[in-house]
Amino acid sequence: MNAKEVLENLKQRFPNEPEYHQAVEEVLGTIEEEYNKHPEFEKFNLIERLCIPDRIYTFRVNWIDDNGNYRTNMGYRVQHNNAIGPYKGGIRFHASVNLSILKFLAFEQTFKNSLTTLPMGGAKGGSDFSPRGKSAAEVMRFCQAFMLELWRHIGPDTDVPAGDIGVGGREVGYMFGAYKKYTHEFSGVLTGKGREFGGSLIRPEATGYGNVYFLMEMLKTKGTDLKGKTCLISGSGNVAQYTAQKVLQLGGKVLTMSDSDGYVYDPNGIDQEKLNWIMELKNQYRGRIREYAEEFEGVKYVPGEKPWNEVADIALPCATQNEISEEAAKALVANGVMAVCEGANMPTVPAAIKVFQNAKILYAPGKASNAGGVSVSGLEMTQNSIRLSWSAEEVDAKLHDIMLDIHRNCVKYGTEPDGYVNYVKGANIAGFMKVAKAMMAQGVI
Ligand code: NDP
Ligand code: 2IT
Repeated sequence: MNAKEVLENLKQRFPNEPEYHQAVEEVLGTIEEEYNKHPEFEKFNLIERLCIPDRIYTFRVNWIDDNGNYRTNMGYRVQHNNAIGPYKGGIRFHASVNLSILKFLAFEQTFKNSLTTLPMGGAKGGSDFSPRGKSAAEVMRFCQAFMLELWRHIGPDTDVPAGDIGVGGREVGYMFGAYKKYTHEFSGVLTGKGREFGGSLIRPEATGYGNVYFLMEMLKTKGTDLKGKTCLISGSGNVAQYTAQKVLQLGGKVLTMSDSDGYVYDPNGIDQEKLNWIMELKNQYRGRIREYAEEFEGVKYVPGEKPWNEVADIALPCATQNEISEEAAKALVANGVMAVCEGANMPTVPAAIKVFQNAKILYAPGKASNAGGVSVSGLEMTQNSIRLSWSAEEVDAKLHDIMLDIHRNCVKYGTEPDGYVNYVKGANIAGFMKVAKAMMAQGVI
């Protein structure tokens, strides 16, 4: 089957999975030229085999809430591809989680992990459990119940989960504790662990820092940097927080942050002190971004909206998928945005990507620009294997090198005849070729 036939076939076989179709379509739409140079791929039905996950575990999770009610959620792990290393990818806890979303994320993760230069396959898991409004004890009981099923399917050389939306250091710690109890084994089975029990320094910062390192490389191609540039950031979780921190360190100005209820616009800029306040609000008190506007002078809170109608030089979507619509993209371009660099996975809808590319602005897809998180997860796996831990400076330097390498690969495979770098094409071809070659070498299994 050729790429178009594979896509049509997937849509028919898995009809209710729009996010999965969207992610597959984006990749297949950019690799055709390269793929056609390798007739052996078609003979071995490589594209279809690469688009369909190796296996999916689906299970029921039962737990008891603080009022003694017996609650049921769904749990999943999508093991997409392990051609270049053990399955690797985060776990998401959010009410919206379903198989379509996890299949898109596991598919993306496969190419992202390939780009990192580290030996990691692609996976994603999660649950429709929403941590919002739950007590710490409820979250702990849920994590233990989730792991009671998942532990059979993962392991340090099999499948290594980590965090994602709704899963941070606290949840990884609870899941690690449960894994250890059920298996009687202390191993590097999860990444993003606490630093006292094998977690890598810089892992919490890695996705956000990496996102900004990538942005700096893009800006360099235009002979500029972040100094004095205004930035719109969406989200106020892990990726948004450390994206903001690195933007500030490199001289940029952060105008907005958001959560699922709305966004705040601070014309004076969210500086490091105010960002510390947001970190405490979100990470300790699990409050709402609206409270920022109540705390600081001159701040506007816009409920129910995303920040993309505001004027700025740079947009950094760091919340969730499909958060930049075609209209939002048009508004950003009309307001003179020069770069869009994705901290989140697939935050830009396909029509909006076209808007950015037609306007010839710098646009980086998440699988390239947010790969810093999983890269430092890979470095955590290495440190666990050799039973050593590296200094923050050492990990940060390695992260920086990896982001430069990903950028170089995007430029190598994505530069168009007129000199415009199509980062989507570059990332997809570079990510795809490595996995495809490994699969060819390993036979049809
Ligand atoms: P967090 O849970 O720490 O933060 C998520 C943020 O996004 C919160 O501000 C949340 O608001 C907001 N958000 C979540 N869902 C929605 C929604 N449906 N609509 C609007 N806002 C929403 O997650 P992360 O920061 O870890 O993840 C953010 C993005 O980055 C995701 O796309 C994730 O896949 C991606 N990513 C994460 C990596 C990591 O290492 N953590 C690595 C690479 C990518 P609220 O509090 O209201 O829910
Ligand atoms: O989307 C992602 O790359 C992540 N959530 C991080 C995965 C990981 O294994 O660190």
